[in-house]
Amino acid sequence: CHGSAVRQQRKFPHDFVFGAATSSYQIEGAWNEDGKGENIFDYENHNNPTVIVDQSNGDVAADSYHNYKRDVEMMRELGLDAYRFSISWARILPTGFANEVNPAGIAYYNNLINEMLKYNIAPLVTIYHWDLPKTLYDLGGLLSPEFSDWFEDYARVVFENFGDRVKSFITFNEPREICIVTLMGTGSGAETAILNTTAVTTYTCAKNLVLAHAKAYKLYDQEFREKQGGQCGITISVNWFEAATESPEDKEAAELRRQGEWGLYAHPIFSAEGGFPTEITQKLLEDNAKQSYDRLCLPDFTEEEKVFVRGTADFFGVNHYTAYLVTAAKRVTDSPMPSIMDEFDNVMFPDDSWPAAASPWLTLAPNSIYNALSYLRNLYNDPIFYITENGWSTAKDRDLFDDDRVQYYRASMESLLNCLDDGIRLKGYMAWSLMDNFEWSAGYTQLFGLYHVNFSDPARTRTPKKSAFVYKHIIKNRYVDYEYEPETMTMTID
Ligand code: PNW
Repeated sequence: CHGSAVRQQRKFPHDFVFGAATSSYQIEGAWNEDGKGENIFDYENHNNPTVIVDQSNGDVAADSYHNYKRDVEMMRELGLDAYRFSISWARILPTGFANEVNPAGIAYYNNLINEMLKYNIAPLVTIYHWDLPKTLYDLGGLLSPEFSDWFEDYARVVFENFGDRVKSFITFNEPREICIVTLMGTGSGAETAILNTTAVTTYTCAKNLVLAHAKAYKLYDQEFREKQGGQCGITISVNWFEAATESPEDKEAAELRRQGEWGLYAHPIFSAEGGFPTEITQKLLEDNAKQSYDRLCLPDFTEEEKVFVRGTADFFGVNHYTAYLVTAAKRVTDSPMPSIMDEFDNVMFPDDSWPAAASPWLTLAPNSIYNALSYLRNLYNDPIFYITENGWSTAKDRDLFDDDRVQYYRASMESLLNCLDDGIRLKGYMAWSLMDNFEWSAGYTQLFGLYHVNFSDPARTRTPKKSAFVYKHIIKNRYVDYEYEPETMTMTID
């Protein structure tokens, strides 16, 4: 009792932004309606459905294209200050290029934004959340040297059409996942196994992505900021990687892991010196030499490019889910090809005591938001942060009483408060996700929603889970009440 009384005194400031997040392919559906073009997931999930565990796809998903008013109603029920959603590139530019703007696509996002603004819910727009137009993929996607120009053109259409009302833009969601985990814009990997040239694509993609981000940022800065008055940043997935022991080998392994996981994208933008992290380029040089490449197998940034990219973010968006312990171990490979994996001479694993979610990669690691942000803050000179995603998955047939998700969100809140107590410039937090949705290769088997979505009901009825009531209570009262239990499971708008 005393413990909770003490905790209750720690309050979130009134201007702290509480929200929830989604992404276009995962919720919208209407994959071929009203002039939308095909994207890489439409293509891949139709032509190669076995990649998805339940062989599902996002053709209908939560059908937010037709249910956006209900979505905004849910935001009002929760009392959200903000909602983060993404724009489907092919919905507004069916050819991928800015030569043809689809008015129905623009209208959809206008309707959504206007509906939110009626109720004072601030839109946070992700410009690119993985759903690359298929046309651009066929031209090389993120590996094309033209990619940054295509992206800049697309970003201009977004700023021009929505920037009068949208004051926060995020260029990319999770460069690492785009370039390495799924290689969605580039070729190999589970989702789009067309090319497999991991070694070279990793760094080419990273560089092209960061250049595209910088071009869009500068466009906003030079042509839109003055009249629109908003902010533009990028979201990087930053999990926490802790050395498993105090040994110098484990510490070095953990640092390499951090730099390889997120430093590759954060360093060019947020560090004072710019370019790829030296830990990575050094290690690569050594590895490349062993692999009988006598030069750096990496498209490094020129001095000019370093200057161009450095400082191109008004905030650092962090998607944070979990943590791992890292221990040094030689990676066994007989591949003569250099690869990003060469940098990860380590093994990572969660601590046994951390509760596990339905997603195999996700555990509840204590205070990991604080651990990640305090590290980033010191490394990158105290940037402004938003947590742009954080959440917990449960398995598909689970009931509405998601106490494990409640436990996760409460733990996250404590970690956020630790950040604020420490003076970290953290301005907001977006829960992933507002509603159950298409979880990429896990299909509809691992669900992250505060609201349950009935995917067998044509109306895609949404029902609040217990966690929705708990999150609502936190937002309203600005502290975590561990005693709080919803009296009924009936939601109202306050
Ligand atoms: C995010 N990790 O991906 C994505 O932005 C969402 O689209 C996705 O649905 C959500 O998280 C849940 O998976 C992640 O390495 C990528 O821990 C990587 C990690 C976590 C989430």
